[in-house]
Amino acid sequence: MKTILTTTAAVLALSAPAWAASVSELDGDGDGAVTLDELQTAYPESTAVDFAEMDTNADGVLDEGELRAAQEGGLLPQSDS
Ligand SMILES: [Ca+2]
Ligand SMILES: [Ca+2]
Repeated sequence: MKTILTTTAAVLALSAPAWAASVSELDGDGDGAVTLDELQTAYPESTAVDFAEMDTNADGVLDEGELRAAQEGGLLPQSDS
């Protein structure tokens, strides 16, 4: 039982790392989505080309899943703050 709980905790930690950027963290105007401007506020080095690559469904904004995928794919620098 103890082993199972430990494994579950490890999996949860891996799926939600503390450094992960989230929509709530980057969403300056609170509309629930992250625009290029909002992304660049947190990551000034990100370009429109980077943004387009991250915006996999091409709706012009980043959602939680797209942010996660961008970080896992190395498109978004991992926050160190
Ligand atoms: Ca927003
Ligand atoms: Ca999108």
